[in-house]
Amino acid sequence: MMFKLNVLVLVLLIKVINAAVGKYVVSFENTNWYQALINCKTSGMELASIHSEEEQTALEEYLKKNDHNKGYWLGGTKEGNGEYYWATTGLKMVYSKWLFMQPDNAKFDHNFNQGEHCVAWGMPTYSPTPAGWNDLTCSVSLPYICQRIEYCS
Ligand SMILES: [Ca+2]
Repeated sequence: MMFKLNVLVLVLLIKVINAAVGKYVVSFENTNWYQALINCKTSGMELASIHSEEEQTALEEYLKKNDHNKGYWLGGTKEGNGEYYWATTGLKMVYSKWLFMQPDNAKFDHNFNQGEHCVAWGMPTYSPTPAGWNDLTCSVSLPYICQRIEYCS
């Protein structure tokens, strides 16, 4: 019950902020990748995806301007064949901005050696400099970036 109420308050906050600001909204709390996908959707937005250098730069500038300097979930995830795609659009990931040595599908004892299948902006330890992406275990709790849905006219 408490969890549901928190999600409801969060969704309401994102809706209010979405009406007042531009393309991106960064969450106030941490959650796993799946819940991040749901929370953005429930707010009438979508978990952020990046399709070009221009979008990468725009998001980087937004994060820097607003002092967001952690790791954040993006909408990218991996199919069974190891190919990355954007869960929000179903499109294969063409443009990418992986950090050095990423994606490494790292397997640790603490993730039960399951590897890393979800895409985050930066790493909590040294994001956003350098700005780039990392693959992480989807159950890791991170803040996330929702973006306004842009419809074709
Ligand atoms: Ca990684």
